[in-house]
Amino acid sequence: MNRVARFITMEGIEGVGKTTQIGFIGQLLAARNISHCVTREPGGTPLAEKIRSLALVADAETLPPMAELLLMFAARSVHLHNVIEPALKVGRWVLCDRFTDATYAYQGAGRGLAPESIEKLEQMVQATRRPDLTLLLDAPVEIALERARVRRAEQERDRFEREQYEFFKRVRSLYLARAAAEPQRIRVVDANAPATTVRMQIQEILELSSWMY
Ligand code: Z5A
Repeated sequence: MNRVARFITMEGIEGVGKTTQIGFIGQLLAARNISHCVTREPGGTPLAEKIRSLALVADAETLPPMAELLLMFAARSVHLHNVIEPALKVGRWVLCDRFTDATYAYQGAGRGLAPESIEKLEQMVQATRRPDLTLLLDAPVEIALERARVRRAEQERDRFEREQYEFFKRVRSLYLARAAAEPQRIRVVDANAPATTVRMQIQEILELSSWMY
Protein backbone atom coordinates (compact mmCIF):
# COMPACT_ATOMS: atom_id res chain seq x y z
CA MET A 1 0.00 0.00 0.00
CA ASN A 2 1.22 3.54 -0.77
CA ARG A 3 1.16 5.57 2.41
CA VAL A 4 2.00 9.26 2.32
CA ALA A 5 5.29 9.83 4.14
CA ARG A 6 4.78 11.67 7.42
CA PHE A 7 6.96 14.09 9.30
CA ILE A 8 6.70 13.41 13.05
CA THR A 9 8.50 15.46 15.68
CA MET A 10 9.13 14.92 19.38
CA GLU A 11 9.22 17.85 21.75
CA GLY A 12 9.49 18.64 25.43
CA ILE A 13 11.94 19.97 27.96
CA GLU A 14 15.16 18.07 28.54
CA GLY A 15 14.87 14.74 30.31
CA VAL A 16 11.21 14.04 29.43
CA GLY A 17 12.21 10.95 27.46
CA LYS A 18 12.16 12.04 23.80
CA THR A 19 15.25 10.07 22.83
CA THR A 20 13.99 6.99 24.68
CA GLN A 21 10.59 7.08 22.95
CA ILE A 22 11.68 8.00 19.42
CA GLY A 23 13.40 4.63 19.16
CA PHE A 24 10.14 2.96 20.10
CA ILE A 25 8.24 4.81 17.35
CA GLY A 26 10.87 3.60 14.91
CA GLN A 27 10.15 0.02 16.02
CA LEU A 28 6.41 0.55 15.56
CA LEU A 29 6.95 1.78 12.01
CA ALA A 30 9.41 -0.99 11.21
CA ALA A 31 6.86 -3.57 12.38
CA ARG A 32 4.54 -2.20 9.70
CA ASN A 33 7.25 -2.10 7.05
CA ILE A 34 7.11 1.69 6.97
CA SER A 35 10.39 3.03 5.68
CA HIS A 36 11.64 5.82 7.95
CA CYS A 37 14.65 7.66 9.29
CA VAL A 38 15.33 8.95 12.79
CA THR A 39 17.06 12.29 13.09
CA ARG A 40 17.43 15.24 15.43
CA GLU A 41 17.72 19.01 15.70
CA PRO A 42 19.85 20.92 15.90
CA GLY A 43 21.88 18.48 13.81
CA GLY A 44 21.01 15.48 11.69
CA THR A 45 23.75 15.95 9.05
CA PRO A 46 27.53 16.32 9.48
CA LEU A 47 27.38 20.05 8.75
CA ALA A 48 24.30 20.65 10.89
CA GLU A 49 25.98 18.74 13.75
CA LYS A 50 28.89 21.22 13.53
CA ILE A 51 26.38 24.07 13.85
CA ARG A 52 24.83 22.22 16.81
CA SER A 53 28.20 22.28 18.58
CA LEU A 54 28.49 26.03 18.01
CA ALA A 55 25.04 26.55 19.54
CA LEU A 56 25.34 24.14 22.47
CA VAL A 57 28.92 24.02 23.68
CA ALA A 58 29.45 26.35 26.61
CA ASP A 59 32.17 28.85 25.70
CA ALA A 60 33.74 31.80 27.44
CA GLU A 61 32.41 34.18 24.76
CA THR A 62 28.74 35.17 24.99
CA LEU A 63 26.40 33.87 22.30
CA PRO A 64 23.63 36.49 21.99
CA PRO A 65 20.07 35.07 21.75
CA MET A 66 19.68 36.34 18.16
CA ALA A 67 22.87 34.54 17.10
CA GLU A 68 21.57 31.40 18.83
CA LEU A 69 18.29 31.72 16.91
CA LEU A 70 20.12 32.13 13.60
CA LEU A 71 22.29 29.08 14.30
CA MET A 72 19.16 27.00 14.96
CA PHE A 73 17.69 28.02 11.62
CA ALA A 74 21.03 27.64 9.78
CA ALA A 75 21.21 24.03 11.05
CA ARG A 76 17.53 23.53 10.14
CA SER A 77 18.04 24.79 6.61
CA VAL A 78 20.87 22.29 6.05
CA HIS A 79 18.86 19.49 7.67
CA LEU A 80 15.74 20.18 5.61
CA HIS A 81 17.69 20.41 2.37
CA ASN A 82 19.93 17.38 2.88
CA VAL A 83 17.82 14.96 4.94
CA ILE A 84 14.17 15.80 5.63
CA GLU A 85 12.91 16.87 2.21
CA PRO A 86 14.79 14.15 0.27
CA ALA A 87 13.43 11.47 2.63
CA LEU A 88 9.82 12.65 2.42
CA LYS A 89 10.14 12.96 -1.35
CA VAL A 90 10.94 9.25 -1.73
CA GLY A 91 8.24 8.20 0.73
CA ARG A 92 10.36 7.71 3.88
CA TRP A 93 8.80 8.93 7.10
CA VAL A 94 10.93 11.27 9.17
CA LEU A 95 11.04 11.02 12.97
CA CYS A 96 12.78 14.09 14.31
CA ASP A 97 13.87 14.73 17.89
CA ARG A 98 12.89 18.44 18.16
CA PHE A 99 12.06 20.94 15.40
CA THR A 100 10.73 24.49 15.21
CA ASP A 101 8.39 24.22 18.21
CA ALA A 102 11.64 24.00 20.21
CA THR A 103 12.73 27.33 18.72
CA TYR A 104 9.53 29.04 19.86
CA ALA A 105 9.95 27.44 23.27
CA TYR A 106 13.68 27.96 23.90
CA GLN A 107 14.65 31.04 21.88
CA GLY A 108 11.19 32.59 22.21
CA ALA A 109 9.95 31.89 25.74
CA GLY A 110 13.33 30.86 27.16
CA ARG A 111 15.57 33.62 25.78
CA GLY A 112 12.83 36.23 25.33
CA LEU A 113 13.01 36.73 21.55
CA ALA A 114 9.86 37.98 19.82
CA PRO A 115 7.79 35.20 18.20
CA GLU A 116 7.43 37.43 15.13
CA SER A 117 11.19 37.11 14.44
CA ILE A 118 10.90 33.33 14.70
CA GLU A 119 7.86 33.29 12.40
CA LYS A 120 9.77 35.24 9.74
CA LEU A 121 12.67 32.80 9.80
CA GLU A 122 10.29 29.84 9.83
CA GLN A 123 8.69 31.17 6.68
CA MET A 124 12.02 31.85 4.98
CA VAL A 125 13.66 28.55 5.88
CA GLN A 126 10.77 26.11 5.78
CA ALA A 127 8.31 27.64 3.30
CA THR A 128 5.23 25.44 3.88
CA ARG A 129 6.98 22.52 5.60
CA ARG A 130 5.50 21.81 9.04
CA PRO A 131 5.35 18.59 11.07
CA ASP A 132 2.29 16.40 10.42
CA LEU A 133 2.29 15.32 14.04
CA THR A 134 4.16 16.51 17.12
CA LEU A 135 4.30 14.45 20.29
CA LEU A 136 4.84 16.81 23.20
CA LEU A 137 6.20 14.79 26.11
CA ASP A 138 5.22 16.72 29.18
CA ALA A 139 6.39 16.36 32.77
CA PRO A 140 6.95 18.76 35.66
CA VAL A 141 10.24 20.62 35.31
CA GLU A 142 11.74 19.25 38.52
CA ILE A 143 11.06 15.63 37.48
CA ALA A 144 12.48 16.04 33.96
CA LEU A 145 15.57 17.94 35.12
CA GLU A 146 16.27 15.37 37.79
CA ARG A 147 16.19 12.60 35.17
CA ALA A 148 18.46 14.54 32.82
CA ARG A 149 20.93 15.85 35.36
CA VAL A 150 21.91 12.62 37.05
CA ARG A 151 23.61 11.79 33.75
CA ARG A 152 26.13 14.65 33.54
CA ALA A 153 28.40 16.44 35.98
CA GLU A 154 27.90 20.21 36.14
CA GLN A 155 31.08 21.08 34.19
CA GLU A 156 30.03 18.75 31.32
CA ARG A 157 26.62 20.39 30.83
CA ASP A 158 25.88 22.34 27.64
CA ARG A 159 24.58 25.92 27.47
CA PHE A 160 20.95 24.81 27.87
CA GLU A 161 21.59 22.24 30.55
CA ARG A 162 23.16 25.01 32.67
CA GLU A 163 19.91 27.01 32.64
CA GLN A 164 17.85 27.29 35.79
CA TYR A 165 14.39 26.06 36.79
CA GLU A 166 12.60 29.32 35.76
CA PHE A 167 13.98 29.07 32.21
CA PHE A 168 12.55 25.54 31.77
CA LYS A 169 9.29 26.60 33.38
CA ARG A 170 8.85 29.25 30.67
CA VAL A 171 9.82 26.73 27.99
CA ARG A 172 7.31 24.16 29.27
CA SER A 173 4.49 26.73 29.49
CA LEU A 174 5.08 27.84 25.92
CA TYR A 175 5.03 24.26 24.67
CA LEU A 176 1.70 23.68 26.42
CA ALA A 177 0.29 26.92 25.02
CA ARG A 178 1.26 25.84 21.50
CA ALA A 179 -0.39 22.46 22.08
CA ALA A 180 -3.57 24.18 23.24
CA ALA A 181 -3.54 26.37 20.12
CA GLU A 182 -2.91 23.46 17.72
CA PRO A 183 -4.48 20.39 19.37
CA GLN A 184 -4.76 18.42 16.12
CA ARG A 185 -1.05 18.56 15.38
CA ILE A 186 0.48 18.74 18.85
CA ARG A 187 -0.55 15.83 21.07
CA VAL A 188 0.40 16.05 24.72
CA VAL A 189 1.74 12.84 26.24
CA ASP A 190 1.99 12.49 30.02
CA ALA A 191 5.70 11.77 30.43
CA ASN A 192 5.53 11.77 34.23
CA ALA A 193 4.82 8.07 34.11
CA PRO A 194 6.93 4.94 33.72
CA ALA A 195 8.51 4.62 30.26
CA THR A 196 6.23 1.67 29.37
CA THR A 197 3.11 3.77 30.11
CA VAL A 198 4.47 6.66 28.01
CA ARG A 199 5.08 4.16 25.25
CA MET A 200 1.48 2.93 25.40
CA GLN A 201 0.14 6.49 25.12
CA ILE A 202 2.28 7.10 22.04
CA GLN A 203 1.26 3.80 20.48
CA GLU A 204 -2.41 4.68 21.01
CA ILE A 205 -2.02 8.09 19.34
CA LEU A 206 -0.26 6.57 16.34
CA GLU A 207 -2.56 3.60 15.99
CA LEU A 208 -5.66 5.77 16.16
CA SER A 209 -4.40 7.71 13.17
CA SER A 210 -5.38 6.39 9.77
CA TRP A 211 -1.83 6.97 8.47
CA MET A 212 -0.51 3.71 9.80
CA TYR A 213 -2.85 1.54 7.76
N1 Z5A B 1 17.22 23.65 21.05
C1 Z5A B 1 16.88 24.97 20.97
O1 Z5A B 1 17.20 25.75 21.87
N2 Z5A B 1 16.20 25.43 19.88
C2 Z5A B 1 15.85 24.61 18.86
O2 Z5A B 1 15.26 25.08 17.88
C3 Z5A B 1 16.20 23.23 18.96
C4 Z5A B 1 16.87 22.78 20.08
C5 Z5A B 1 15.82 22.29 17.86
C6 Z5A B 1 19.57 19.99 22.57
O3 Z5A B 1 18.42 19.20 22.48
C7 Z5A B 1 19.23 21.38 22.98
O4 Z5A B 1 18.90 22.18 21.84
C8 Z5A B 1 18.03 21.43 23.86
C9 Z5A B 1 17.17 22.58 23.33
C10 Z5A B 1 17.98 23.18 22.24
N3 Z5A B 1 18.50 21.67 25.16
N4 Z5A B 1 17.87 21.51 26.19
N5 Z5A B 1 17.38 21.40 27.15
P1 Z5A B 1 18.44 17.65 22.78
O5 Z5A B 1 17.09 17.17 22.40
O6 Z5A B 1 19.59 17.01 22.13
O7 Z5A B 1 18.71 17.61 24.35
P2 Z5A B 1 17.79 17.28 25.51
O8 Z5A B 1 16.39 17.65 25.37
O9 Z5A B 1 18.54 17.91 26.62
O10 Z5A B 1 17.81 15.69 25.51
P3 Z5A B 1 17.80 14.79 26.74
O11 Z5A B 1 18.28 15.44 27.97
O12 Z5A B 1 18.50 13.57 26.29
O13 Z5A B 1 16.27 14.54 27.01
P4 Z5A B 1 15.27 13.45 26.42
O14 Z5A B 1 15.77 12.95 25.11
O15 Z5A B 1 13.94 14.04 26.45
O16 Z5A B 1 15.31 12.29 27.50
P5 Z5A B 1 15.97 10.81 27.40
O17 Z5A B 1 17.43 10.93 27.06
O18 Z5A B 1 15.13 9.90 26.63
O19 Z5A B 1 15.80 10.43 28.94
C11 Z5A B 1 16.49 11.12 29.96
C12 Z5A B 1 16.77 10.13 31.14
O20 Z5A B 1 15.51 9.80 31.74
C13 Z5A B 1 17.41 8.82 30.72
O21 Z5A B 1 18.26 8.40 31.73
C14 Z5A B 1 16.21 7.87 30.57
O22 Z5A B 1 16.56 6.53 30.80
C15 Z5A B 1 15.28 8.39 31.64
N6 Z5A B 1 13.86 8.23 31.31
C16 Z5A B 1 13.26 8.37 30.11
N7 Z5A B 1 11.94 8.19 30.20
C17 Z5A B 1 11.68 7.95 31.51
C18 Z5A B 1 10.48 7.70 32.26
N8 Z5A B 1 9.28 7.68 31.67
N9 Z5A B 1 10.60 7.51 33.59
C19 Z5A B 1 11.80 7.55 34.21
N10 Z5A B 1 12.99 7.79 33.57
C20 Z5A B 1 12.92 7.99 32.23
